[in-house]
Amino acid sequence: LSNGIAEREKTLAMIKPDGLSGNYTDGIKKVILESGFRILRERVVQLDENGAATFYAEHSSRSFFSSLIKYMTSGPALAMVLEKENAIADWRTLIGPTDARKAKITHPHSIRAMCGLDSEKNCIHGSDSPQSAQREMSFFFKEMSSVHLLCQQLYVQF
Ligand code: RTP
Ligand code: MG
Repeated sequence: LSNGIAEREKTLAMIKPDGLSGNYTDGIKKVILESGFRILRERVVQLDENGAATFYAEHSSRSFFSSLIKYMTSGPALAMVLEKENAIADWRTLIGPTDARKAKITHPHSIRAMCGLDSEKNCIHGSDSPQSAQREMSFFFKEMSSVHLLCQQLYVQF
């Protein structure tokens, strides 16, 4: 597509509680902007158990699930919508592998290498597919739900 707008993809990023309390926010935002992303939305959120379990529902049967919920509810997090061409894959590359200890060895310039601690406390989240991105963006930003966007389009049309 040639209009430049449709080419831009959106993804959901979240600075997790350890990242926010560790004062990594300014550094992470600098990396985001220098890597060509626009920050379209941002919101500080305090997840409760229900919210964290919904957000990470795909992992509900994993052994680390209860620990993950405890971690994600331990303090405020910063949810952001990032926009860029190929945003979903490029953001996953920029944050690095899940285990921050491994990231420090294999991807030393990744965000998790810089700010994360281990395989759980890895300071940052990124959507892993277009479906996840849509679900996660509308989880934190109700106005980005597909139903809401469709209503907006219809409203403009008629
Ligand atoms: P995320 O969804 O947060 O962006 O992380 P990810 O895709 O790299 O990793 P995923 O497999 O989706 O796991 C979600 C989060 O669960 C925690 N985790 N702990 N103790 C463990 O072995 C373990 N494995 C995963 C991490 O916080 C991980 O980011
Ligand atoms: Mg994941």
